[in-house]
Amino acid sequence: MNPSQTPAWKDLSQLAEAWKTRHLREVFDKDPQRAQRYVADACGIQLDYSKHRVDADTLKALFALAEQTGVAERRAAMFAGEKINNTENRAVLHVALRNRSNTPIQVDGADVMPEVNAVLDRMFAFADKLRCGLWLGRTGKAITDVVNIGIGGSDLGPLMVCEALKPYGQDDLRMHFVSNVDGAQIQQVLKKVNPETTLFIIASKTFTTIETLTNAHSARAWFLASGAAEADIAKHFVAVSTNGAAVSKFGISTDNMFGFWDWVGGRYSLWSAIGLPIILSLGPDNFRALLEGAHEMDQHFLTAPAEKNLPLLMGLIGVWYGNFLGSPSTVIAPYNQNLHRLPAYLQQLDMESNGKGVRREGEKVEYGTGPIIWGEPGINGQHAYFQLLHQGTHLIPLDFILALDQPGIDPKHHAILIASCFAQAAALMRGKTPDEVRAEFAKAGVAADKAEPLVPHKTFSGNRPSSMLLLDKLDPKHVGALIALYEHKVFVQGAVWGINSYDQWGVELGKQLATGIETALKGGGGELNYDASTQRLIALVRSRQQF
Ligand code: G6Q
Repeated sequence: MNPSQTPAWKDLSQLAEAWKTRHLREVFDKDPQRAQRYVADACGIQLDYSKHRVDADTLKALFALAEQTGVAERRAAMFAGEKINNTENRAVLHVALRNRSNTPIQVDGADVMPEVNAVLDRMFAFADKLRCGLWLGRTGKAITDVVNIGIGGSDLGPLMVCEALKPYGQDDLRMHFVSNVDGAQIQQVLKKVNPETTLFIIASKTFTTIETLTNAHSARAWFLASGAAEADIAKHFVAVSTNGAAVSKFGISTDNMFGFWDWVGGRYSLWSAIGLPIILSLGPDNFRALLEGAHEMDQHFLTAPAEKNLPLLMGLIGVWYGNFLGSPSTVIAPYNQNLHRLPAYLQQLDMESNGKGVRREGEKVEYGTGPIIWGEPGINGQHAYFQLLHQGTHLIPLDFILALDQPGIDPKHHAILIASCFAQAAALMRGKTPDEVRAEFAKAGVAADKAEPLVPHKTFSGNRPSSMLLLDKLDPKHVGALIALYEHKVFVQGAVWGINSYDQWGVELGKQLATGIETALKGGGGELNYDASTQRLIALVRSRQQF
């Protein structure tokens, strides 16, 4: 299905013309009910989308686009375990990992829920033992530090959630994450921890990823150099993987392995055994709450009517900007500091899923697909990149994300945080007219001849859209729901564009390329296989360094 051939696409192209001359400020002035109308709530999250360039006609056409591109059918196929990842012939079932109602979900005729529950139970038992000091290291001491070694989907999710929910963590169990193969990151962590009280989690779906295996081997060598024997590895190393053979080859017994399945995509895997660091840090009950929040969002996505369906609304509004209003980028601006890794996490989720240029059947797309996702905590962004959002030449919608409650909240700080967030969204939407700037100068007693040259510089065009996502609380349940919300937003967009959101051939390419160049750097030949620029770079490094 080519979405650009649908009647709704044509309608939206026409509607976009009208929005070229409309300003959100006037749209609000003309419609006193707008602020109440364009709000939807689910799972303790409120989406206020009133500051977007949409109205009843736009939404109607966007819902028609979802219908005409078969979003609901694809959604049903995903939840039913159909192999919607067609290029890898895999089901896409992160929803099964948090299926707290435990209804059967079949893949190849077998219910996956018993296996999902069995791995969860093993992880919970392991976590209970470790968290209460009964899992002992080789010298009989309890574990004080957990080091997760993984990259991409085997790192970003657990790291982001552990940070987001830090106040729920156990104080005497410190979490560390190592992903970069530069050697510095692992060394810095190893300097801080004691081999007698450290547990390493080697997290890799394939267990072939060079960065992860290199860091894992360094950790293993460091551990053995502390006087430990091979037999002690079982007390200090566990693996999370789908590849039992490679785990055994590395030297970790599969008794110490927590498995998952090919129907769990890396960037959708924090709900699986890849979430082990989260379970160790926050405990089984909090992990269950995280799963419950996500499951509630899954049910909401499946059952809520279009005009109240958060993932559908967010997905379609994104399509509207990307394909009709000329805006290929979205900023993620969380205001609570503990959500500081959310932009990086969502960058992977969205850009790896929908950064595709062909439809599921292989035809080239002739319309834009996945947005460019970027961001940083909004309050810091205000002192940095927000300048471009206010006065730059690009139209870039934002997702403001703010939790209205968080553990240990200090009302004095929190009021400033909330005020800043709301003020930015308002200023972006309203802007400031030249006359308002002049009035400000006049009020401050600045003479007109001094003021006038500055007027264009202090004018803000406004009409810059944003979503406001308010979480009732920054707790496991709401964070689970928030992540699932974005997963499904990405799903909706991929379904509209007719692409496969669940493969990642670009990531696979990077994995292949590095291996060949590494051989060339070590003098193993093959440098002539590369372009002239890369050959020069290889020669430069070889002239300076022996590997
Ligand atoms: C995720 C990606 C990618 C992957 C990493 C790590 O969807 O495919 O980020 O998670 O490349 O892969 P392994 O878990 O196999 O080491």
